[in-house]
Amino acid sequence: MTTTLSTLQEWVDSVAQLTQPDQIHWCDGSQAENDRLVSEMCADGILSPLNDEDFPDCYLHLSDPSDVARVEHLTFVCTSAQDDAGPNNHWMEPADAHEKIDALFAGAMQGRTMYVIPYCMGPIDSPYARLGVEITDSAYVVANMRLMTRMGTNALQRIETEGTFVKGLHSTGDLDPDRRFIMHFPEELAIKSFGSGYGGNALLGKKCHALRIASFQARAEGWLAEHMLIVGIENPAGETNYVACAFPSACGKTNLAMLIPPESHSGWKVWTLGDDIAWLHLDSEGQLRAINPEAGYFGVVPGTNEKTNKNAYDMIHRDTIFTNVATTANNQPWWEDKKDGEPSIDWRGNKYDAENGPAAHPNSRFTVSATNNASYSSLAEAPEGVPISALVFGGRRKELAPLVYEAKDWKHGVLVGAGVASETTAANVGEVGVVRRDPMAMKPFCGYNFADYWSHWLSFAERSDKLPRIFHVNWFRQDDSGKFLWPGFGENLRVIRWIIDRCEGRVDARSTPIGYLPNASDIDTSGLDVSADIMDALLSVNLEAWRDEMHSVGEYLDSYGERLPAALKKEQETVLEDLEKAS
Ligand code: GTP
Ligand code: SPV
Ligand code: MN
Repeated sequence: MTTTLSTLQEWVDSVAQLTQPDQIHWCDGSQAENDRLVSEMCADGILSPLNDEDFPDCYLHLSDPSDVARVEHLTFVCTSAQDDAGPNNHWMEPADAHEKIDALFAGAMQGRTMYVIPYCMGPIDSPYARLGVEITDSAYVVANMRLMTRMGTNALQRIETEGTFVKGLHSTGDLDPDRRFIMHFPEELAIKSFGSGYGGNALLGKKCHALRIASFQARAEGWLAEHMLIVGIENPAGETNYVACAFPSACGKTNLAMLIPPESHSGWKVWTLGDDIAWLHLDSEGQLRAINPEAGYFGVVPGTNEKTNKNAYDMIHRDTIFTNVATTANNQPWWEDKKDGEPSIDWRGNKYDAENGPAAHPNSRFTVSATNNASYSSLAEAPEGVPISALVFGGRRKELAPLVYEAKDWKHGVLVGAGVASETTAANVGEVGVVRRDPMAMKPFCGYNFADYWSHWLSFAERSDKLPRIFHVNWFRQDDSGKFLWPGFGENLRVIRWIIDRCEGRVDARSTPIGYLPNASDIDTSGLDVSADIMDALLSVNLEAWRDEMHSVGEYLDSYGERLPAALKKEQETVLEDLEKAS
């Protein structure tokens, strides 16, 4: 296979010239192609089959122990002007960046196969979908991209018709962390990633294209590319509301996207549209609509069990690639909190020993097609996407942030999003559990200056009077002994119900300086073992602590200097004044 599109053919030729592969393979996305790659990877020890009786067509991949998460410190946004990338990104001058990384790519594919992966982000017939081609020397990347995107012949056809696509070049190199870079050239619609085979570093359709490059394009074109799940909530009367939620990495998107209603909620149904990324467009009526650019899930494995996330637990029992989990003596995958079986071999491939830390890596992942999910919504394939009733921000905060509150209006909601803070997780290399600002859960993923991003968000208020309401949630409040105050998981539906009731004008709320909070009686706690005192704690606003928080948000915003939109600073000042008045 080759292509009729000369720009694509010339790019592939020039990459082959630089990287010197033994052979070039154009991926068609077929089952036969996948079968062949999987059997080659099994022969090479890149994949190993798992227990075929309990986990049919499931495989284990153990990555290099130094290559188990995203690497934000090695991730660059290379715009011509440094200020366009902003203080939120590492920056390199584009020509310098190309020179530096091309030196690593030179000859890097000698002795290897170069795979050309045409892919489509979004339903193949959607006007909102975007195209890309990833060139990689990793068969593991090909197999993952096949699950995560619409990949192969159909995508190539659309690329040839449209002529525009994002160019992604990837090589695992020698996995030396000192020779590892993830570089983005948004002005050229290009990505170059070297030295990592892991998830967000290597599956270039995901964070690199669908968030960093897409957010840059979205600003120019008037839409939003966000780190959000998309979920449909159907009530017993059969009415469905769609909600999109931005939580930082490993903070509960996959879980909420495929939530199973608690027993007390018979008649409720939850439909998954997406678990990680949403592309949001205003339609001709001013309604915000969302598509999920992805076609599969690259989800956190630890913590997944029949109680926390039964949909995920069931769907990863077939056709799944597991990365960096442990295995049991009878070759089943195993992870912390699986609640079934015992680990025998850990994620490094060594005999399990509790002294050496967790058996599965805390950022171990499953890759699986969305069609495996019992709660997969048929509207996930709708070219026009789904109408969004509410946007929800959230983070992991032991203290301070209440279970839920609603922003006063869109502009205040932008402040709520800009002020998101969360404890860091194993999704990125580095310290875990440190609270940091993660605006809109996009700190690692916004392909341009956050100050401009907030201006872009604010501009939506001028473009539509039908915008969704904006909320903030926190499932992660703890007591003094470190126990979670809120049971979370399926019970989160109780909070989502309040959010939808607010959107539908069915329920009143308490006005506070930080926004609207529920009256305790408006969160349905029937059948739930949470005391009234705990509900009070979860739904209270500590004015003094919030004053400190708002000062800190103000300082953070100020660090963006002159490009910071004045309207956003004004929102922060208003909240601060209201807090002063109230205390
Ligand atoms: P990325 O794929 O990294 O973007 O993460 P995500 O936001 O999809 O996170 P995910 O749903 O995979 O959850 C990450 C971890 O948080 C898992 O270990 C979950 O078990 C845990 N978690 C999810 N929801 C809840 C909740 O409501 N309460 C508590 N306590 N933990 C939760
Ligand atoms: C995240 O870290 O937010 C993920 C996993 O969803 S990765 O694909 O590695 O970015
Ligand atoms: Mn994510």
